[in-house]
This record gives sequence, C-alpha cells and structure tokens, in this order.
Amino acid sequence: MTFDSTLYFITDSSTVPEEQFLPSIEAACKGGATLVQLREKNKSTREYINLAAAVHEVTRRYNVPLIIDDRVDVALAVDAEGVHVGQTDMPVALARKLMGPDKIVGATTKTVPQALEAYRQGADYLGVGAIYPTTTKVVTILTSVETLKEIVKAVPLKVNAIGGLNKENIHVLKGSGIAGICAVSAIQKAKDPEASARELKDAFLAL
Ligand code: TZP
Ligand code: MG
Repeated sequence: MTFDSTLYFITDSSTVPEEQFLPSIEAACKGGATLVQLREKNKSTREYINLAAAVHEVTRRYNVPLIIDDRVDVALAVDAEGVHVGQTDMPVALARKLMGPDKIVGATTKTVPQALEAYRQGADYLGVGAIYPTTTKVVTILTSVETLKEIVKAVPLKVNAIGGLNKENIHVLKGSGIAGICAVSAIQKAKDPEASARELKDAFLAL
C-alpha cells in the first residue's frame, strides 16, 4: 500500500478526557496528519478493538491510513491499514505474513543492524528515536541524529524520526533524508491539535 509518512500522529488516549479523544484524532487529520497510529498499552483486547473500530471510522473519512501499535490481531479485526511492531513485539516477518503483502508494516529500530533486519523481514517504514527525551510513557533510549542519518542511507525504506519532536526543535533533522516525523505530545497534548498538526507539518516541510 502506498502511504505518506510526512506527519505521523501517534495517539495517547491517557492524556485527554475520553470525550476529546476521537475529536483530537479528527483534528489531527484536518490539520494534515498523513498517518495515524493508535497506541494503547493498558486496554483489554475488547477495549482495544472497540476503540480501533471507532478511530478507523474517523481516519477513513480523511483517507488517512490507520496503523495499530503492537497488535496484529487488533489490526486485522478492524481491517486497519497497518501495524507497527517494536523490537520486543512480534517479528516483522511474522507480522508481514499475517497482515499480507498489501498492508503497511512498520518497525521501531535504533541501530543500522536493526534497520537492515527489519528491511530484510519486510517492513515498509521505520520509526527511529527517541531523538529527544520524551514525556510520553515509553521505554526507550536516545538515538543520535547521526545514527538516524546512517539508517536512512542503509535502507531503501521510509524512515521517520520520533521522540520529543516539536516545531521548535525539528531543525536538527534538516538534511537527514527522513520521510517524515512522528509526534505524540506535540499534537495530543496541544490545546488546538488541528493547528499544532498543521504548524508541525509546515515546519517539517520547510526544513
Ligand atoms: N518511541 C520512541 S519515543 C516515543 C515512542 C513511542 C514517544 C514519542 O512521543 P512524543 O510525545 O512525541 O515525544
Ligand atoms: Mg510495541
């Protein structure tokens, strides 16, 4: 599946009142998010599926592909456009096999060997970071912009930077060759997620 990873919004439902969650995703889509990832760490399978179905209704209206974090079963259950796996999740090759050739499979990689392996196993894009310390709940270590650039050169995949990114600090990514940026807080915690998405995208496109 072809897709655009310029502005990849990753959700965090734990940071907004429940009634604001779907509207925040709609706002991000209106503001120009090109990919949306539903990332849930504490939901039951039933809750994850129900929420994913509701989110998919929103993203579909904007023709924005929906990626499900970690869970191939949930992605398949709601016919999401893709899945994202980390280094301790299902291996990329298995996710690819289960999702099929036409779905999007993304992987988190922090080193060139991990990136090469994800490419070999059939990933469509890579998330690389954290570039800056993040306030989002995640177990991660920092990845240098130097390593990010090496990964971009090493694999013929879309590479997205992630971690603590906002419109004030993405200038460090200039010339890195990345396809796009991932953001949680800069959009999810913003008072106006639509405007924040638009400003972040414009800042990236102006690099
Ligand atoms: N992986 C590395 S950093 C991160 C993930 C999921 C979270 C990024 O969130 P934020 O709020 O954009 O720093
Ligand atoms: Mg994961």
